[in-house]
Amino acid sequence: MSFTSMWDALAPVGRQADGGYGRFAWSDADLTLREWFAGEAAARGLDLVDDGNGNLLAWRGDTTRDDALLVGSHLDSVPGGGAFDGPLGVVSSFAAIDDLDARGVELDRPLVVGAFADEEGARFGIACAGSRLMTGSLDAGQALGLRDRDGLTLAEVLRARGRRPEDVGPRPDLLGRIGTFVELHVEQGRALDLDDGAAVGVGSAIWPHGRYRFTFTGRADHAGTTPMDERQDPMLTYAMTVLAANKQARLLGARATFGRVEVDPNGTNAIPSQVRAWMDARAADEGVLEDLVARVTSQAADRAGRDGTAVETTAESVSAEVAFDAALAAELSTLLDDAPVLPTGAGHDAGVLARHGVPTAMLFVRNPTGVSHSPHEHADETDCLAGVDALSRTIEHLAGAR
Ligand code: HGY
Ligand code: MN
Ligand code: MN
Repeated sequence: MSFTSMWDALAPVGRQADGGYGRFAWSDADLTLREWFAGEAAARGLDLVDDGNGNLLAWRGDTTRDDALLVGSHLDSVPGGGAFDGPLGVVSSFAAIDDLDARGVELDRPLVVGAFADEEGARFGIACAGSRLMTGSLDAGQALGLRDRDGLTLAEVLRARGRRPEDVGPRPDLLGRIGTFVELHVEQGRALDLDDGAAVGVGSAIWPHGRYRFTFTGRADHAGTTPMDERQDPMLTYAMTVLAANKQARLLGARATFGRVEVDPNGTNAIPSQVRAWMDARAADEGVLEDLVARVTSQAADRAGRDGTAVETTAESVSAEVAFDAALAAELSTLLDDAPVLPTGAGHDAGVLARHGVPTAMLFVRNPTGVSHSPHEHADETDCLAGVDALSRTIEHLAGAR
């Protein structure tokens, strides 16, 4: 199967009417993607391992060695996400194997294609849940108790899919066999497009970022009979908090987004009793991120005091700053014709493995609009094929027989 035929086979899976994707962990679409992955692995004679957390590892070579080269990414999406975020890295990995085989390249290290589970955390709220469970940086008990928007726990969802929650947890035995991880991913920004001519870039770092749940509690009342100065309206406190987050992020050169909100009772003619909202906050360094979150949290509390409401803030998912292996990044930049080396504000499984001590690199494929987490996310086919070529050359460089 060529890159294009694999890409076309995946395109309809989990696609919604607006062209965006709803490929959430353990959904029907996710199961179809897993079957697709297993088929592509089998077609290349790769030994498929499911690590119990849902991470899929397709192995070529001696599975007992400790220096395997892992490539791949994730297959799940955010709500209404694009086609490329995640799947581009997985499809490109299989296509790179085809390219190596076509060129008759022999490898002297095991090669593994990985698809990490639930990278977006769209259903249960924690980013990179699969890779964090595998490395032990997410506690299995905590994860199994997480609830989706229907109130189902991860444990219940796994059982319903015929899986064993008791299999969820760290897998040092598998991680100990990985010597290097290279994740290819569509760029989620425009640096390459502005770099006139670079179809592929190399990752240097991932910004620290986090997801913070704000719970605003007020007093439900009638929209028509309650005077404005007698209200305890959590929607007002929420709205002022969104404005504060936007202002503080701009002042700090950071990023803050409220993209998800739930309102009880969510009635047109009722002052809400409670509003729950999630802030995604990111910054170039930890200190600025902490300052941003502290400022927004404090201003939300001040506003609540004035509105007669209450606010509670909970950090749901925090990802520390990641600096990729600088020597590896420089080596790959040189190998790939002096490819630009650039940071990203997006989180990745590569960040989780890097923090776990696995020498890790990222390859970014040009995204001409920079748009991501949107149906309009796009990368030109020529750039996608350039990414496959870059990954194939990277694998040959790192694992090719001497
Ligand atoms: O949210 C992120 O940065 C990534 O897409 N999971
Ligand atoms: Mn994403
Ligand atoms: Mn991604």
